[in-house]
Amino acid sequence: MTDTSPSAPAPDVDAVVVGAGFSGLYMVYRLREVLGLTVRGFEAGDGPGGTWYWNRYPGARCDSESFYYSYSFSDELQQEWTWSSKYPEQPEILRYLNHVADRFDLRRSIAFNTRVTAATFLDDRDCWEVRTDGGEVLTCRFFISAVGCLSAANVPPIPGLDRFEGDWYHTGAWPHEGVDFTGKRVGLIGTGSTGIQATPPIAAQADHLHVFQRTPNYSIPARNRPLSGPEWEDIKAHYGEIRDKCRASWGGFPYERSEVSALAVSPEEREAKYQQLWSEEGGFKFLYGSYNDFLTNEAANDTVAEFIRRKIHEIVNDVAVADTLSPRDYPYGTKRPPIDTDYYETFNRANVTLVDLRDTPIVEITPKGLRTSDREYELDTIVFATGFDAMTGSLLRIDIRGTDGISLRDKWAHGPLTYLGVQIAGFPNLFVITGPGSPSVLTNMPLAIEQHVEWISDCIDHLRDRGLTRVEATEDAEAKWGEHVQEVADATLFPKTNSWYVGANIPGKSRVFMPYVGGFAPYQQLCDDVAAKGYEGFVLSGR
Ligand code: NA7
Repeated sequence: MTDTSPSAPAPDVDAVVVGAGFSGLYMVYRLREVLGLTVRGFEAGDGPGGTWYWNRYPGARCDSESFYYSYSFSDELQQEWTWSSKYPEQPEILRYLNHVADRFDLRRSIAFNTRVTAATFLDDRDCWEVRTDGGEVLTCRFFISAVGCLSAANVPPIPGLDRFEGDWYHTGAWPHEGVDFTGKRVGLIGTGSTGIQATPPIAAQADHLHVFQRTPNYSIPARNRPLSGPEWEDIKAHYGEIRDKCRASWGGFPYERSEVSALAVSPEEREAKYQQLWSEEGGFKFLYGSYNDFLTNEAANDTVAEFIRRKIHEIVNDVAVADTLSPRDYPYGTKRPPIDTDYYETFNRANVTLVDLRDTPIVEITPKGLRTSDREYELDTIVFATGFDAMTGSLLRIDIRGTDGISLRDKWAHGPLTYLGVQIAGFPNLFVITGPGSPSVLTNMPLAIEQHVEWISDCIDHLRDRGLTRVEATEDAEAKWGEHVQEVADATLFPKTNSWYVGANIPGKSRVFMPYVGGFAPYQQLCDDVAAKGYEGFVLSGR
């Protein structure tokens, strides 16, 4: 891009992109190959993949179906890649992202093994000065966060961890060489999507597995299976329609969304529907493909929650264990809904014990294991499946300073504020891909990522066409968007539940419902309208 100012030196590059997962790779591609800009990417890992680079724990796999949990921006790419199954495992998704990096020659624009530590906006130059842990300092016109929503691992501050004589791991920072649990006494803390995926394979290998559960979850069977040649031919022939369906939907999934309330049908009809979805379909279709009011009407939600509790009791032999595994104090779907392969069945194994932390909370980690309020459990290995400082943690690890030196950590001390989830007032030329205040984690992520990447690159192109050097959300637009995000969330059952959507999993984090629950399709329309009105709510300028 040309710098129109006679005095200000041009920045070193047009854009810096932080992170090389789904979002960073596409952002680099888009800016470099479509807009022809100079781009530097930085990635802490030694290769691309983001989430799929770090989360290598046993059982890690995608919860969205492979044929739509993938990029749509290149028809050649989607025609040449064939996934093995409905829900591919982490190594296959990592192979895909490496393939994308190679196919589009993206590695040469990305510095791996490099963490961005700080970024400061230079007000008099309309650019960012970016620092890395390797000591590099460079300037860029646009600073783009592709750090992901679930990247800052949360190891809870349980006293005594430093004295533990065994091995411990967080699932989101898993050793590349893998972990052999053979003959080990393993303690797994956490029963979110990750703990639920990891429990069956760890139990199959370990001498004994203790699952430490604070909050039970409603898990739906994945019904994973290989996808056949003819199925793939059909998918590839209809990719256009599939992607269109995703874009026109609430959650970014190509499922027909029911317009019927769970309370508008007879109990027999409802039961038959749940049973069919449970035993034949599985996965997110259970939530998105049945009735339209699980997330807004408690009585409707009760019908499905009760069905799942019944299923847990049908699967788990020990009634007391089944009771402990059955959630009763929050509605189904208001925590991120997990899907599983043989999760509940695993509690029928003789080498698996469920520990209810609500009855007997963790007190400390000891040199030999873990102590709850009633006893000590001797363990060789502790697995923390304790989640992430979601949606804000990975961005706030970077010391980001906007106009007048304002720090993003200070600005977000009481919860994140954004305009459209993509920009922050006081932080010009900073874009956040799938930031808080956008549909992000409530949707099929690659779709949400593509929409943001394309919107951001269109915005940058718009500035370039007009010789402008600065775009900044107004405080007014940001405040109104924040109110809207809260208003739509308050019309649902989401905000009352303790979940990472509201930051409840991180001690001391402000409780704010972070994702935008208004739906992907309406959100996309809103973003397009903002752009069509000359980026309404933003100030565009040049120097
Ligand atoms: P989640 O969904 O945040 O789950 C973390 C689990 O760890 C959850 O069961 C927590 O219980 C539990 N946890 C967290 N801190 C503690 C402490 N201090 N003691 C005991 N138990 C604790 O993370 P996941 O990695 O499973 O999933 C993250 C996302 O990745 C997932 O939603 C998908 O989008 C992919 P809690 O429920 O807070 O009581």
